Amino acid sequence: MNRALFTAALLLAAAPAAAQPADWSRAQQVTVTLSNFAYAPETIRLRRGQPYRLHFVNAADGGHNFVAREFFAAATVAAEDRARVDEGVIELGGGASGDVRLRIDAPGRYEVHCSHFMHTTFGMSGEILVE
Ligand SMILES: [Cu+2]
Repeated sequence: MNRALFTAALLLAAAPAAAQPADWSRAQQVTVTLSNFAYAPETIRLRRGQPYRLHFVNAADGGHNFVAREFFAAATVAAEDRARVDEGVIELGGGASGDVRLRIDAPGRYEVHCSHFMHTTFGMSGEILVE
């Protein structure tokens, strides 16, 4: 192998995972149910680097949302699903559902809450743990 090729191979090997396009066909589904006034699960556990399909279901008659600005800012959301996430917020009318495919490479704890009037006070909050 000549020196230039060898250097190129080294650079490719050292490229961070974030530079690789995600393979959404390998996305693991995680269902998140919204209700009056809770998220299930309350703690969403994700592994960094793994593609996921977050399947949101609003089981209530009224609207709820999933506010996770830091989480979505740190995640890579599939291009086709970006319109569902408005500045880190997923809004779901009563009975609505929707999918967001994403991958996150930054481990940490991210807070989630519902910003509808008084819903957080009623207990509608949770967290996402990325390990
Ligand atoms: Cu709510």
